[in-house]
Amino acid sequence: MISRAERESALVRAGYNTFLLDADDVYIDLLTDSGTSAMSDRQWAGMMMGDEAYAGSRNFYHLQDAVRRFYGYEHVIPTHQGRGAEHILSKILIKPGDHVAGNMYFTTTRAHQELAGATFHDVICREALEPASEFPFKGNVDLARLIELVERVGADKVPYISVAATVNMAGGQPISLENMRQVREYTRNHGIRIVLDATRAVENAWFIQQKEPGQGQRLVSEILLEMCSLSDGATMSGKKDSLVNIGGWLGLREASLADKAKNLLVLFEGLHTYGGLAGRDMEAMAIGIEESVQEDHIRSRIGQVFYLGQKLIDAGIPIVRPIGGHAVFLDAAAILSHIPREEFPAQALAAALYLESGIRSMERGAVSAGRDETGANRYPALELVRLTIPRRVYTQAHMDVTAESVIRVHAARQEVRGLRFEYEPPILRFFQARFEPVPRPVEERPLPLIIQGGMGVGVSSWTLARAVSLTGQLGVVSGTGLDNVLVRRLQDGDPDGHARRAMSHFPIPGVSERVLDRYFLPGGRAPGAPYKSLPLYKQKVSVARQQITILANFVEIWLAKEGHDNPVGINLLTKVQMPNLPSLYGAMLAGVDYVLMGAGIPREIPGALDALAEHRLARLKLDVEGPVEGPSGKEPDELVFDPGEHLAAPESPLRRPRFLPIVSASSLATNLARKASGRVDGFVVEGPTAGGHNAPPRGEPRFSSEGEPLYGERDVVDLEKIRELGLPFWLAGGAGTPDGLRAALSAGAAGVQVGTLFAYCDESGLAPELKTRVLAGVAAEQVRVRTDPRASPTGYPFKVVEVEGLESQDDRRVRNCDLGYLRVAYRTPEGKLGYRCAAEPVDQYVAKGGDIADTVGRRCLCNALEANIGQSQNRTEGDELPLLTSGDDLVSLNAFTQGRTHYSAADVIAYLCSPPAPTAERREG
Ligand code: P71
Repeated sequence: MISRAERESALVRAGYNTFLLDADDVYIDLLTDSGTSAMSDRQWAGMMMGDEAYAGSRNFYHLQDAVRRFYGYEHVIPTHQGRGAEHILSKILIKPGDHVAGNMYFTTTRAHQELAGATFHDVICREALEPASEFPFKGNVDLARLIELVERVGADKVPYISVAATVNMAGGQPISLENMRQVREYTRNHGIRIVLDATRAVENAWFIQQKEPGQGQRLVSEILLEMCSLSDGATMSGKKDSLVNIGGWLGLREASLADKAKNLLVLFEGLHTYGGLAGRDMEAMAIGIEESVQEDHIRSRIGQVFYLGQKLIDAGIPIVRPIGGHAVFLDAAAILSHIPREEFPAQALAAALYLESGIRSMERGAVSAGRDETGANRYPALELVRLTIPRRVYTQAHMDVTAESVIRVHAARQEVRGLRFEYEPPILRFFQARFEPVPRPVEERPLPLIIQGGMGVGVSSWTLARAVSLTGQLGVVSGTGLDNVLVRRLQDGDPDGHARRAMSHFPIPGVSERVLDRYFLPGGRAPGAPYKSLPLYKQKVSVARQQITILANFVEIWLAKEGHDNPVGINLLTKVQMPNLPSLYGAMLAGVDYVLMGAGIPREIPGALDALAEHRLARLKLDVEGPVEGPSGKEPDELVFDPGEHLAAPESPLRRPRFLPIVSASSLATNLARKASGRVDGFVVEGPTAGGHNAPPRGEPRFSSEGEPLYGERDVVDLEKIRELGLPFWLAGGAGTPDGLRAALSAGAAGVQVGTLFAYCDESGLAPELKTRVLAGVAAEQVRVRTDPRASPTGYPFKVVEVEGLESQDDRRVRNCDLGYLRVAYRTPEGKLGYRCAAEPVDQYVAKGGDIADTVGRRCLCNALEANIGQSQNRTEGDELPLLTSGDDLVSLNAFTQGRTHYSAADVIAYLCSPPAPTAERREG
């Protein structure tokens, strides 16, 4: 059997439709009992005796004899299968405007009746519509309903009653002889024909023998003949009872009707002595008919179905009762009661069962029922999944495996989600329809236990976020600097085509083409060639420049969400103000579920998210530094972003993501909860041991002898105050251990945010050589994490990893500011806005009014962090060097890695969720 992951992709390829699965991808095939039975040695011997004469083949006469002998119809017209007979019959008996009554519809049967111009009316007894009812003959016609119909439309408008034995769509349920006699009586008096669907009539005869008073002593073959005698003709699919892989027939008593049928037959099926079959097919069917009525055969055949059904009943699984003849029918509406009918619970259950165990079943519910004449979906009373047992194919062990699989799916039924059409064919839609899961709104999902921290630039890449989200925890993409990350990826040839695949889904016309034109280099850059970078952000940038930022964030989120519908978040730095609105919009266009923002006070973001969700203009205040004050009384400087400049007529509103500010003090959380411009959905509470940028210590700054800022009592977040806000929160910074997670939960947190452990996993964007080097350093206890109060041009303390032998950016770097994300706006003496960064060339910074003291010890984080992910800029004086940042818990990574040289994001999750190590006492006990 193929693996679960392979089944998952097979299911997606099949559009969640079991009809579209490759048989090779199926373990136990319970799609149908039609044509899937094993032929006997006698049948195979018959195949060798095929008389392939065009006309009058010997095998036709064998078939005719068998049908006459066991079914009793004088005129036998072979067809390629059941629906061939239905087609011919419907055409010769139905006039447009007619009405056909039947004991529940069958898909192909009704489709041919409707094609010929009739309206079908279900006249099955009420008991059939209640899966739990134990009524023994649920296939019976409700005579009152039949009479009501005939009286309403007139007997002359009812060419025939379609009586099925057994009734497939009702759960393989039999009709009684007594009921058939009553229907015969009534229709004879009104000149209405009865056409039997004899497809599974042998099985029906067995039920009559078992259950109908007075029938216990008769042979199945005798009962079968009597059943047929109560009809004027029959359509037959030999692929069921008659144990062949292909074949069917139309049986009639009236010669005149038979002549009409044969005239059509030569047009649609073939000459009347082969009807679309090879001689050998007719021979196999003739022999199969004889075998099918053997008492031992039929008893063991239905006995096997009962065996499976009883196991499921014993396990408390809702199935159609009594157990039917050819299949066990799961009551999907009862099992998946959390899925509305509009989301096709039976289709979803069939898909879930395949995913669980490779067992293929068939939907028999609303998808099969199709649409009515007004175009509305039909919702039949029964919403079932059929586990159909082929004859003489499977063993009891297969039934055991099937029962166990169903029991497992039933136990985890809450996990199963509804489906919606991706493609819906106009007729018999169930065969070729394609579906996709209905995304569950974020609001209805449980909150994540673990948030994977957003680590920029590009460390929290889509590959990392996707890997985490696939586990059901919250994967987060870092949005910082993504636009340059994207254009550099394109200049490196986008080797796997991921970026281009996502770009092809970007909704703003023309943008992807333009960006590819300008930046994509098939095969990558020429050796030694530097990257082309994007124009630096300013308060106002061109529409085209904004669009690259929108695109880059869209691409990253789109890829992180591809192929699943678990939530994905984006992390942005509040302080990197200028690209933030286009970044958010791009992420929202890709359906981002969470926005996390720290490094500043993101008070205006919630309102901006509300606006962007409706494609409305959004604004943020732009921080402008001195020394020159803005003219008093003037409007504050703003960043304005108007989606209307990009998407002229957006189709529908976007989903407003949940917003989680990252805070380092309860006062900030309180302030945001009360005074933010819109809804805040929770907090990430970050202590000073987290990686990246930290809040500076509160109060008068104090430093250790090595120049690290000292945090004290006042920097411990008051969790009581956070709890009082009544919003969920996650603890970050040193929480990345199983104990840390347990401690957070017992402190009332919803979980933890973890960065460092994920930074070095296989899926993170960090350059592989850096991961290897750091993990080796950790194993050798040769790493140190130092809080550097000067490194970041932002002025926030920044944690720097120091590893033996790792060359990092330092004071020797020739200064150059060509990415510029950390530039801040300042006002020139002329009252204009300028932009500067304390890590840019010192003379330029000073010329812009900056204080020379600010430049000391500053690192160019933009270029260093790009180097961290293998996108180092190539310069005449050498490549840009990396500068790694991590939380303090890097040094204790050994507890988790235990000497491993690499690990996956899923390993991190499994580790964090692992139970406590047994205590000494428990170990002894
Ligand atoms: C079954 C089938 C085959 C099938 C048909 C349609 C959708 C899915 C699977 C076929 C029947 C049947 C009855 C009662 C006529 C036909 C058509 N059943 N009447 O159950 O059950 O026969 O397939 O030979 O054309 O999987 P045909």
